[in-house]
Amino acid sequence: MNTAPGAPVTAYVALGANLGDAQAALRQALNDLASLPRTQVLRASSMYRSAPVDSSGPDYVNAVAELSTVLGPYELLAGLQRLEQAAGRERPWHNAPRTLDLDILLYGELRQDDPVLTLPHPRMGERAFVLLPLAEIAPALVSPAQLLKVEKQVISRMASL
Ligand code: PH2
Ligand code: MG
Ligand code: MG
Repeated sequence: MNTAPGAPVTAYVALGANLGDAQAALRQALNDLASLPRTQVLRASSMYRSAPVDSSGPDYVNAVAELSTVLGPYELLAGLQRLEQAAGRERPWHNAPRTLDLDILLYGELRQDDPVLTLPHPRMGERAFVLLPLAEIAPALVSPAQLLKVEKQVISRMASL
């Protein structure tokens, strides 16, 4: 990436929850994101409700936040994982219902694929619960063709985050 070390990067984080008070968890998470070191929340989408995709349990509440951060991608990931832990996240099986999920969708222009962190998020283009909130706050990042691909997925806008 052609950014100077220490320069702020714009990153997009997907928020999701389907256990407990999911709306409260997302609102708490948005506050907590703003408290990450050297990080600002620039925008937050509305919250959206959808049925679990390849997962189970109650409907999910999802949203996307735009951050400006000087944390590196792995530092940001570690910060998100700490917030998931603080929200009581358990991982009994793959894609289990969860109190809070925070995924990095995009980290500037960075493209990478390693066992710890793949960017852009490998499944973001298949999921209306990611693309709709992302398009709300960053329309230039989501093409009409991408939206067309997920148009059959049932999702409803709930409230502002
Ligand atoms: N997250 C998953 C798997 N399935 N389905 C919905 N509706 N929302 C999610 O956030 C979600 C999911 C894995 O992270
Ligand atoms: Mg996820
Ligand atoms: Mg995750």
